[in-house]
Amino acid sequence: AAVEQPVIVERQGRVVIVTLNRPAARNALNTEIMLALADDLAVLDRDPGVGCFVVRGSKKAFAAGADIKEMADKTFAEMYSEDFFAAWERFAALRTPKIAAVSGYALGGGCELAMMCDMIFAADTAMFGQPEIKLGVIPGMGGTQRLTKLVGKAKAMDLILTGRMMDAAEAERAGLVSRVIAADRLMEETLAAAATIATYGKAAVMAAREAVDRALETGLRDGIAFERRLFHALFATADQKEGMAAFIEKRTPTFTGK
Ligand code: CO8
Repeated sequence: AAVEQPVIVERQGRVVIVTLNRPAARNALNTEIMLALADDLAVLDRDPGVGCFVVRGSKKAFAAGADIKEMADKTFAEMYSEDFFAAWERFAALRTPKIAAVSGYALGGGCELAMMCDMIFAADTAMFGQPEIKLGVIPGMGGTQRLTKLVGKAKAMDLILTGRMMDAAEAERAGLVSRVIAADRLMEETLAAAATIATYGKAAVMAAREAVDRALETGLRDGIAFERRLFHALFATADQKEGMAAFIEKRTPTFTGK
């Protein structure tokens, strides 16, 4: 029998759909999945023909966290010398936009993986949580930092200290997710948004996400200066000329990524 791939990567026009495929383990994130998302997607990230990534799991689980069975017996020395989880930063650093389409459980590393994406579109069945405290540890893939920046201290402390889950409606109120969508329409609506993003000039899209991300890391004055420099730089692209000419000529622009 064919060996099941733990990550399936498919192209649909300019959109790349990345499906976590360990359903029996609720898509627990092992090293193999981490390296597939960090290394294989890095090649596609540099491809001018790729305009957006969509990361999804199964109906039941986006991902139920880091693989507890893989971690359970590790020593401190192993965790430290391997710098366990460090490769996740390479996934987070991809410059092509990535949308997490979350259905079912996004727990622990699964919630953290979703937060590494630029937007989370949640099915109404989605459940988010950072239950690591129940395992005697804490979030280790950025959860204490990203969750706090995204939803604030009050909600982050509540989730991380109690280990409880929050549903899609609460996650939307908290500002963690961009949209809540009926489960059977999740992929349709996510792919439509991804396809829209993928029609735009890639330099402008990359600059936009880089500038928004900078807001989480810097003060207002520096952030605005950073934005303005990127804005100026886009006047060196053919896509800026095309986009503005098309508006004036009342036609649809055709962006080339140049
Ligand atoms: N790791 C490994 N295996 C898992 C995981 C996981 N995170 N989650 C589920 N599985 C496995 C189960 O062991 C089970 O395997 P088997 O069939 O061999 O017994 C199979 O998936 C199905 O699981 P369930 O029967 O439990 O399925 P349910 O649908 O009943 O429940 C849940 C789904 C609610 C998602 C449940 O499986 C669950 O609670 N999972 C664990 C969630 C969790 O604690 N996640 C946090 C993991 S730790 C983490 O992400 C970061 C740790 C940071 C450490 C820092 C180190 C540097």
